[in-house]
Amino acid sequence: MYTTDLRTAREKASDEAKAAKKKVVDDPALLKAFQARIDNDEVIEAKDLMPEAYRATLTRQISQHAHSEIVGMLPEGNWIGRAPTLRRKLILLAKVQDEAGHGLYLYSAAETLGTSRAEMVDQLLYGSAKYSTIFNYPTINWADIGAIGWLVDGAAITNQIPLQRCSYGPYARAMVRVCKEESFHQRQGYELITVMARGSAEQQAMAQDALDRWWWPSLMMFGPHDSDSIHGHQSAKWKIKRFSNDELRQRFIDATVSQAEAIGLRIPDPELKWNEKTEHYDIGPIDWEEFWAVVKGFGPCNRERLEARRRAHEEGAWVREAAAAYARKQSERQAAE
Ligand code: BYC
Repeated sequence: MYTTDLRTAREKASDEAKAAKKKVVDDPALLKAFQARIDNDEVIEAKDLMPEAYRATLTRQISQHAHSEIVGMLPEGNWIGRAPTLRRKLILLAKVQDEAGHGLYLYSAAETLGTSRAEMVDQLLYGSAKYSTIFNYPTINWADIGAIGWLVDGAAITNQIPLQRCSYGPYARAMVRVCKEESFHQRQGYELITVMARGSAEQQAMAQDALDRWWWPSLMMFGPHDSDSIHGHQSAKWKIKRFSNDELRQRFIDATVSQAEAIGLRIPDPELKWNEKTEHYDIGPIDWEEFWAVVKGFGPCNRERLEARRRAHEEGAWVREAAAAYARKQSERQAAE
């Protein structure tokens, strides 16, 4: 019953968005009126008129974000069965379930723009949709679970807090709950890595090794430098992005360096230096060749991640068919009443 109601609400929102889409005329007067609404800090809702490019940018970003949450369950899921204690296992299970929930809110938010979840999932599994580069790196030991919470969720929350004020209402609202949960994720990761950094020499070495491997990929999560960002300028104009890629990356670096120092870990960057003038840390060069290779599908785990998602999707076909049959039966029953 619950499932049926949710499907109907989502489908309705999607139909309304499709109807609104047909009304959009990208003539200069409409574009000007739309920009005036944005400049006035009005929230744009699914049924509102919007430029096609605004709809496309949001659909791209939100669906990529949803895919990242779902693919992001894999590296951590890899350790659920091997968590060292019951307490750690419970925390990790809860966290991975939260990521599944984030994916679902985000697919729902994206659907309000007129593309169905099935289409978006197809684009990920059999097309060229992207997801965050960070999830194409392997989790080779337990300290990686701490590093993911501390650095990956830390970077994610730095990026997502401003998205709570994004101009598109459904995305902004989804971000509120996501940010609350990400904040717990970041804290549990930092607590885990702190325990290891203060543990035996072997545990300390594992914590340092995890930081060494996850630091640079975490900085890459914020996307290319502003000078190379394709969508950044327009997304800022539309108030989808409130801060640029470089601004958010800098914010993350400034917050994280002192967290590493506090637990005796060393950031793996010989050029890292506090800049008195700017009052920010300067860093060494990011390896953009590595970033673009991972974006294009050539990271250490790209193939493995997509194979795992395709397998799960194909093995779950019977569940989707059963849910659809149940929904059909329910609506036929309701129509007959
Ligand atoms: N990875 O013009 P730009 C999580 C692409 S999950 C892959 O600056 P934009 C979690 C970009 O798409 C959190 N691709 O783009 C889950 C574009 O290519 P296309 C994930 C990237 O959109 C489980 C091109 O490079 N967070 O927290 O203005 C466990 C040029 O970039 C990446 C989000 O998704 C990348 N890192 O800015 C634990 C946040 N960076 O699309 C934790 C929402 C860039 O033209 N997304 N590209 O082919 C955003 O805020 C923005 O989309 C980005 C990029 C800042 C990522």
